Amino acid sequence: MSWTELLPALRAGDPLALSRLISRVENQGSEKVQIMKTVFAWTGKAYIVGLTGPPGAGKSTITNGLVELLAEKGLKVGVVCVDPSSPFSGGAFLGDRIRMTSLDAKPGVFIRSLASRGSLGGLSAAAKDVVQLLDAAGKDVVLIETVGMGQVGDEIKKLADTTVLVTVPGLGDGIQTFKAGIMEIADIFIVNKAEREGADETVRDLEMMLSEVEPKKWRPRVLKTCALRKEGLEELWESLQEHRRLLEQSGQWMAQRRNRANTILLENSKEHVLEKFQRELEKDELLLGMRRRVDEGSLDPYTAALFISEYFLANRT
Ligand SMILES: Nc1nc2c(ncn2[C@@H]2O[C@H](COP(=O)(O)OP(=O)(O)O)[C@@H](O)[C@H]2O)c(=O)[nH]1
Ligand SMILES: [Mg+2]
Repeated sequence: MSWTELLPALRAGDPLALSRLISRVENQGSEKVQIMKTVFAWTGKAYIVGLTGPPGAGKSTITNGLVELLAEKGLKVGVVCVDPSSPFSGGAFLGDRIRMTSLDAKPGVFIRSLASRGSLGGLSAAAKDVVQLLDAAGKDVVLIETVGMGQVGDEIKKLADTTVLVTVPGLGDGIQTFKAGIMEIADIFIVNKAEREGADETVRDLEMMLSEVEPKKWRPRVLKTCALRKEGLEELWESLQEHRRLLEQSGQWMAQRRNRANTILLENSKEHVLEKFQRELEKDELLLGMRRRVDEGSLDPYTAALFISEYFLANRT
């Protein structure tokens, strides 16, 4: 079936059409731009929530519970699970799959696992496209589960309306290193596995750190959950909604959507230029000549690279 035929079905929320379009977009073929540019007009309505944190903290369990809760409330939910560690620790990935497939059966729920390809630890371009497709398919809420902080953390912040950091008792120490920037890490902090010893201390530590920084419009919430027993999830949803209301009232909701469009513009421009460059480079006599000279040792690779890129830019048509 052609992608043009799949679009109306996607618009109607048909999971099969969604699944097929995601696969086509993931394949990065020429159809990708055609599909994405058409669905763009339908995006911007979904509430995008990023869940991040170290492996094993309970992100998938929380996501599971939250999806169940939201589905019961009649909301349409999409989940994107990006776990770069999964190809190496196959078990966890499989675990996620098995746990999450039972949810797929719920009406309105759609779950996609992606092993992040591309940049190591980065949120793959495909993940961002999948989020757009879920949004276009009419999901009310899109949850993105990713591992880790650092670079991924920054990327998830750019993509999500609300960022949630999941940690466990005792791990608060690791967060100490982010002390100065703690406000920037997440909008909501979760101390999961709260039935364990030390949960209250970790909550106190986090709240203390947060109280030491200059107050902003939103003081990040610190919540306790026991995802295994589905405890604290209703409170999590309340905090998420509270944050969403603030985003809408303050104009950040719209600003976030404009920023996202700008990110797409920039990233896709780079991608197109790079593709064109690579295609031309492969058949370029100049590159071959430069390679030979680098091989011979008569030219250093830095000078050669500069020369080639200057040449490409000067001769672009
Ligand atoms: N004791 C306890 N274990 C939990 C809780 N939430 C999740 N787990 C367990 O922690 C492990 C890792 O959970 P998972 O959701 O896969 O973590 P992720 O790597 O962050 O996605 C699993 O064995 C879960 O069953 C909790 O609240 N208490
Ligand atoms: Mg997980």
